[in-house]
Amino acid sequence: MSVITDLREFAHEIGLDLVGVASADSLPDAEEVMLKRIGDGLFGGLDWFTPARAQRACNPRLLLPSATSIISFGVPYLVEPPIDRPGPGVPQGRISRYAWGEDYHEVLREKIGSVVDFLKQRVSTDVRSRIFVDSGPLAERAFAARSAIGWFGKNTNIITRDFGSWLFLGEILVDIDLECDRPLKKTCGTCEVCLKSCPTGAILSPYTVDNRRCISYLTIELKGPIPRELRPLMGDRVFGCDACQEACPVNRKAQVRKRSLFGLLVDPFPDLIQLLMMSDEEYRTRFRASPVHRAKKRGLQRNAAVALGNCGDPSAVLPLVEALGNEEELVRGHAAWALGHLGGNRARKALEMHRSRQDSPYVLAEIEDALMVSGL
Ligand code: B12
Ligand code: SF4
Ligand code: SF4
Repeated sequence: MSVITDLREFAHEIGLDLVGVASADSLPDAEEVMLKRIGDGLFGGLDWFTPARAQRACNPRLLLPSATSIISFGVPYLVEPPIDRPGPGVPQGRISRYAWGEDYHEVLREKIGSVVDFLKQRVSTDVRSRIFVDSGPLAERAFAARSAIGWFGKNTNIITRDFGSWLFLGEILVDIDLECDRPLKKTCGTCEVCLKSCPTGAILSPYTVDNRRCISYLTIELKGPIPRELRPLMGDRVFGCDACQEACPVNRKAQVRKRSLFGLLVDPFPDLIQLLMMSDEEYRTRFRASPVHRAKKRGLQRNAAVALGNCGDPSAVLPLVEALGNEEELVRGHAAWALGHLGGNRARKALEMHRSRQDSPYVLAEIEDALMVSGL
């Protein structure tokens, strides 16, 4: 049997469902698109997304000079929620599906590492290789499309026939010649559902996402204050966003598994008040091993404050008042916004009291805006 047939079999055995192979030649079209997006400011906030990164992303031989092939992997993560979304009572947030389990960076890197070991045994110990799982510069989606893992959706996610777009990508760059798969011919056709379903209008046109408006960026990557005009549009999302994937008709037919490779570590619909009030220790215990830790404790509490502001539930007022005394000004500022958004006498009194005590210009501006905008 050929190397790649054996490799596919081995990959399937260890849970790497989709395997595709492409040449490691450069992708000049993708590089052009990336450079244009950077120039247009659509990667605003991601300072590491530089023209030099775009060049490396699309020219694999800048990452491994001897590379001839790329082996791409697609690993589904769609599982049923473990519990029904609770009804009215406690204000609940929502964590994006990709973050329900163990940190995929680690799980996939280890699995893909065993594929490299397999290749070395099967071909030669001299095989040179490099593994990528999200954190490296490689243009993972563009190479996944070239290696027939799936096709580009207009929301920019890679879609597959069996698992929709609910999958992670990972790759190995290698210096062995492997038989390449042919890119799929599938497209979105005339569908544009995801463009209309994006809560913040971040999908500016087919295949173009404005990072600065994407809730995934706002809740995970952005370390400072969330632009005020976008906060009401975030709803109950406290980590990531699935709206453009949930709306996609292809995803309705995606296989839903009982378990994924990543298990289930976090409550997909966390109690927002608990999130806002959690201690360092609680944060570590709950999120240490999950992708959620990327937001950091103060980022998650900032997001919880915004979601509480959006929940319309008066039970949120008291904990938000308490959060006006949080040690992090980021959390205090967003709690002020949330109180302004919820309104009411108690919120006004607390905001006025904290205005006179506040020594952070940022928090003061948030309090003044909250008092003014809400007419409190
Ligand atoms: C930066 C980044 C983000 C940023 C910016 C997103 C973006 N649009 O680029 C933010 C933080 C917003 C983000 C969000 C998410 N991300 Co992200 N992200 C990345 C990262 C690190 C780089 C992406 C990149 O290079 N973007 C550059 C832009 C220019 O690429 P692009 O948007 O894909 O653009 C291509 C298309 O537009 C295409 N194109 C342009 N015109 C046309 C025309 C036609 C006809 C066609 C067919 C194609 C086409 O060409 C462009 C260049 O290839 C990758 C990991 C990696 N190293 O690749 C993960 C990655 C893309 N993210 C991933 C995930 C899971 C997500 C989220 C779903 C997480 C969530 N639930 O919150 C969201 C999805 C948001 C969305 N709609 O894109 C997965 C995607 C898996 C998949 N099925 O596609 C990746 C691959 C990580 C991984 N290893 O699994 N992400
Ligand atoms: S992830 Fe959410 S905010 Fe980002 S493009 Fe999709 S729907 Fe819009
Ligand atoms: S919603 Fe429609 S346009 Fe958007 S990715 Fe899915 S099929 Fe493509």
